[in-house]
Amino acid sequence: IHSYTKYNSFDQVQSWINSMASSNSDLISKQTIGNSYEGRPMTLLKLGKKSSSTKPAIFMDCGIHAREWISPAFCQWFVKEALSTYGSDSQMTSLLNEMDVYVLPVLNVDGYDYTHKSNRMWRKTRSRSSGTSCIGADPNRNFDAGWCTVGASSNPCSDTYCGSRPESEIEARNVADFIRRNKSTIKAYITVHSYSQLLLFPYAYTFGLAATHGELMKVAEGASAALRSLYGTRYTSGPAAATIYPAAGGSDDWAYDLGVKYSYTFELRDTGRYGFLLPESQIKPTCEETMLAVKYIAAYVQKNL
Ligand code: 0X9
Ligand code: ZN
Ligand code: ZN
Repeated sequence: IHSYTKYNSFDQVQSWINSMASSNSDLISKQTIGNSYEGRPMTLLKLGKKSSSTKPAIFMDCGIHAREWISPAFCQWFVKEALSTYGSDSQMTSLLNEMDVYVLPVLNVDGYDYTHKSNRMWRKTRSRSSGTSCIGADPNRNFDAGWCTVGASSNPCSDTYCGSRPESEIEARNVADFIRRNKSTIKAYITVHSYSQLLLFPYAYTFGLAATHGELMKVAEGASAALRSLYGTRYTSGPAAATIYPAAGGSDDWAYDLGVKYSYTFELRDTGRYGFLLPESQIKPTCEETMLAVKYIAAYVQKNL
């Protein structure tokens, strides 16, 4: 049974996606952006009031790392909140009237399923490659942004294995292909991870500052303040290399360099007490506070189209 305050399995998320898309057709639709290595569908939800013209959009993904269960929980929460507050919350109404929000609730579908069935701490994809018995690559080291130059491993047995080449992982390629195809409409990219309570932006592959560093920082600080206003949860904002660690091949840096000017990585609760094993009792407060930060970013993007 699907619940917003529990960690749902891949199958539960998948049937939730299907029921959401079939029962709210004026505001939501679904599309498959491809299949995973093991053949699971990667289903993307599109939120937004139907319009005759093409609308600018925000793309958000969750669950790029399999064990970060609070992340898919947040994407599900976001969809619920968007649909249930459209028409009553003025900001959500305006956002979905003027923009579309693409939500990929689980990016690393094979890995997510594996963490439920076999190994709770799995991080990577589940692809096989010749010459090794080790499985998977880190999808957040597999994008074509300074690929495998820093903070990534060329050892297939490493948890930060960058893969055999950029976009060698079909899950990364499917996301990159979708964003490339919709490059002219996608104005912001948000990717949700855990844990550490950080709001990161480019760059991770270099300590060099992004061309729009000042604006990225200003929006991150505003979003972090909005998040903190609910329960006092403290987030640190900054460029990824200096704030967490340098690492190449991330989806955030890749999207930014493609031209998506607002590119953010959330590292949700907590700061290490429970880490990836965040108790289900924290799903609701974590999602409620994160909504405020995501809505802050969305409002800024919408105001600056
Ligand atoms: O290392 C990562 O991919 C992210 N941290 S996590 O603990 N969730 O694995 C941080 C991503 C920051 N951005 C890039 N490294 N591009
Ligand atoms: Zn992660
Ligand atoms: Zn709520």
